[in-house]
Amino acid sequence: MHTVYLSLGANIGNRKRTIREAIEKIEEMVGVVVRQSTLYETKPWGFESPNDFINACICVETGLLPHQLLLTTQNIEKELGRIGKSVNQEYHDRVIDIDILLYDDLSIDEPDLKIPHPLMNERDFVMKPLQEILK
Ligand code: PH2
Ligand code: MG
Ligand code: MG
Repeated sequence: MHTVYLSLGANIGNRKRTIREAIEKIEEMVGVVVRQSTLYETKPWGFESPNDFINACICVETGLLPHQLLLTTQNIEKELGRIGKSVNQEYHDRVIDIDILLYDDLSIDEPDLKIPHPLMNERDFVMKPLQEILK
């Protein structure tokens, strides 16, 4: 089993319900959610939007390998209605975003998958909820 930390964010639609549904789907398709942060309401970071985010972090025990985890979280995003994704760090409003922060103590640097998440340390909306649940 592998220990992974995921960041969840939503800034359009019923944000809290979508985060809850994402966690349910993660339980079904990724593994046991062993810790969950509280929900944070945050201002958009890195782009302009009137729509504030709900952010949270969770810790999951999973048998999925990193690329399987990436595909699965991307499928969950699609099932919850996400269209498109960020290109060149140009961010947009989104129904749901699920990012992989940490996977055991693994480092991966590939075009489609970088672990640890390269921007996590710069983002309060990630680090605050993460600190709640890091062990
Ligand atoms: N996600 C981004 C860019 N900016 N800002 C907040 N507050 N919360 C996010 O989840 C977020 C963001 C890229 O994924
Ligand atoms: Mg993101
Ligand atoms: Mg993402």
